[in-house]
Amino acid sequence: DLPSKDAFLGPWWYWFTFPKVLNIANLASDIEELAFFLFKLLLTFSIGVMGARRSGNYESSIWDDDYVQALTSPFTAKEYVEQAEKLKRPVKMIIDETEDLLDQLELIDNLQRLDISNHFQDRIEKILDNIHRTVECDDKHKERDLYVTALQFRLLRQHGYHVPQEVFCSFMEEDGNFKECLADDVKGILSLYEASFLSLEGETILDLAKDFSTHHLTQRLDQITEPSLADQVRHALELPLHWRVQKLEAKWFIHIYESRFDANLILLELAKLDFNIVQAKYQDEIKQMSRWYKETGLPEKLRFARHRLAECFLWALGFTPEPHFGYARKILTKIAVLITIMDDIYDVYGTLDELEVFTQTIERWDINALDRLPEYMRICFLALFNCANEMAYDVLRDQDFNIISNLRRLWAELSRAYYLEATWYHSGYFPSTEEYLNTAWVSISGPVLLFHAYFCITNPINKGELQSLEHYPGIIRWPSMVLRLTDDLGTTSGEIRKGDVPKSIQCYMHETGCSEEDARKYVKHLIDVTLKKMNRDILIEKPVKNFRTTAMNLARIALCMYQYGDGFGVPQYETKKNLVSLIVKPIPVP
Ligand code: 0FV
Ligand code: MN
Ligand code: MN
Ligand code: MN
Ligand code: MN
Repeated sequence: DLPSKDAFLGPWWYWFTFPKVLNIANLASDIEELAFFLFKLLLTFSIGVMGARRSGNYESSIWDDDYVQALTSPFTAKEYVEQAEKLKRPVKMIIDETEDLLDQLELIDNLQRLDISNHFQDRIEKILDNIHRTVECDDKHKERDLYVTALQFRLLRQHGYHVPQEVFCSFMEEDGNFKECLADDVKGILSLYEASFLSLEGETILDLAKDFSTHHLTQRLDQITEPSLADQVRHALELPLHWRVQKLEAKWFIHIYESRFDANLILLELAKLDFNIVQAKYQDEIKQMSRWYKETGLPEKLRFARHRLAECFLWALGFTPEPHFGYARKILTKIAVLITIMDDIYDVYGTLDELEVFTQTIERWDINALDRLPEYMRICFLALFNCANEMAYDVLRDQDFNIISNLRRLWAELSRAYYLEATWYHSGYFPSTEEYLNTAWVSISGPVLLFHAYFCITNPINKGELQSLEHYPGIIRWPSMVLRLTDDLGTTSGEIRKGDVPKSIQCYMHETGCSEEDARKYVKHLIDVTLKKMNRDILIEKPVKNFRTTAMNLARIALCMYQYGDGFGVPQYETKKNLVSLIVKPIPVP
């Protein structure tokens, strides 16, 4: 039997049964039949369009709460802490007794790479200050070893001394190129390579130094007979020291340092102990965060989104690794988790109408509008609202300083940027690269992350300083831009597969008609330029004293997370290895 209008209430498959058409004897009723069928088809289609939701089809978390809660470390014990404390005295003596320039520089470099320099900051500053002053009165044309010159240049610039690039002139020919004979000095070239990443825009000698050293290190790599030096060169070529994540670098370097015949065993023991003691602290923090996340119920309720608690903790750890910044790590982990979910709501799951209401609710910071939101947005907004307000409460309690309006503004800006991108996606609009980047450095959540970090690590917050930051100077803008551009390089391929707003690579291709390969080259070039801007605006200009390293660190963890692709969305390779190395496995101590 054919479905009739009565079948509207009949079994569901009537919806999909074709009407018998064109029985000439009964034409009028057949047309009616056909019209009703088309009506049903249209209705089904529009319900489909309105109701269908995309899902990111993300892999589930590889760090379930049971696993995280079972992490333990023996290094919480008092005897280890006391032993580390005891070792600091002989190290102080070593520092005080080191007098030769080269020895001093190498000692500071080793302390930094072993990640124990924080315990001796005053002494290190004093030595570098001294070196800087003697350099100033030194004969400018004195012949120097490349290795020492470059090491000194790098350490001084890292600490904010504006040493001129011309210190390298004596290693150049009349024609302005570096002397080819230098290529045999691998240690010197490696030192030059690392130094060249402390360059500012327009420093052409340092650009040359980077090209020259990269070229020769790559060429010589196979001929280096000393295994630990070859390892170091390979490691440096992957990513220079200046842009590496401190804790990961420490774990790697402790191993390298140990294999050196001239390793100082006291430094080595302190480095290992210190790493393990701090790791125990991280473990405690990630356990708290994992429990918090589970208790929010978000992973259960919002199954369409990425749930990346451990990976968010890794962001936070790279961003603010200092042992005493535990509070910052916890807030930043929470914030990163919520940003991840919000990003998936805007990019993947929400309809444009819902996103509009969501954006308004966040802009107005309006808890009373909760019931206007669909359930999945309601729980997300309330989690965000509570988390932000909780932090504001802590600051108000500790400093009598109200940051609610600052937080509101940050989250409103982020949501507006998300929403604008969603409208681009839904209308198929391709912005120019410039227009895209104007929004994208905000939509990657750089400002939100940086300001939350700033509020967590600054006490007392200075009103003038805060106001200057709110104009988004380089210290906010450039790390955010690096975060955006590295994210685009790492995540675009996956985003094209899933469907997403065009990112820098597609925008640039659309704008110039170039190939994807060339667009990627261009984005890498933008990253290089932005890193130089960071050197200038953060290292040399020295704004906001205690926030500089943190701001630089955001770029560092971004470079690390996306070094081999999408280390955040697809976390089972490098990111897992890094987390295991930093959170799970201590360094064996005898
Ligand atoms: C980026 O994801 C990403 F990792 C986010 C938003 C999580 C939290 C971010 C940080 C802690 C930096 P995705 O590539 O989907 O972001 P876009 O902006 O490209 O959609
Ligand atoms: Mn310094
Ligand atoms: Mn996204
Ligand atoms: Mn997005
Ligand atoms: Mn992305």
